[in-house]
Amino acid sequence: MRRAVCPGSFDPITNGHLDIIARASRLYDEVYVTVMINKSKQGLFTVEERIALIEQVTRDFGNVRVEAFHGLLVDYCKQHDIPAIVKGLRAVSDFDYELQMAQMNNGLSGVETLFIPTSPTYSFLSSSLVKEVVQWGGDVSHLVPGPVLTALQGKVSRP
Ligand code: COD
Repeated sequence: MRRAVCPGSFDPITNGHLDIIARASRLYDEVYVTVMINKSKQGLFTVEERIALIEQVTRDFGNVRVEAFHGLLVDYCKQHDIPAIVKGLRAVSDFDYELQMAQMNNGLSGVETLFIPTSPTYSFLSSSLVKEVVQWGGDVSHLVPGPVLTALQGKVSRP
């Protein structure tokens, strides 16, 4: 069984994340999409809400499991016998930090990191920008899956 993990904050999941997860799900038998819990960062969505949204939008892939984890990603990989981390790369600016994490994770446990180049359509897309645009009433319907759009609209404070 070839397994990989797509880790992230997913606050919330965007079409950019979804594109990488879809492509990973075609390469691996089983893909774990794991919401990494960062207790020092207050998210817009709770971890449970993020998981529910990811489950909803990845259900049709058939080989995606969604979980949350608090701790080192390499420990999560060890617990689930996962040899590969799959990350999307948006731009050169992502690369420096991603390379550091990949090398650290490999040094800690031997786990490999595979990078999938983002689709050019989503190279500018991040959860933070989506939240900012929504906050000011902008249209993000082409950037997030339908259930996420609905959830975002429900979170925005109305005047
Ligand atoms: N197109 C393609 N890929 C994208 C896009 C896009 N538009 N947006 C995001 N991605 C990909 C990136 O690969 C990114 O890494 C991943 O999706 C998740 O993105 P976010 O923004 O949801 O999550 P981040 O960047 O906040 O997540 C960072 C992690 C939680 C993955 C990282 O901090 C981590 O592994 N933490 C665990 C603790 C740990 O082990 N620390 C030691 C690391 S060496």
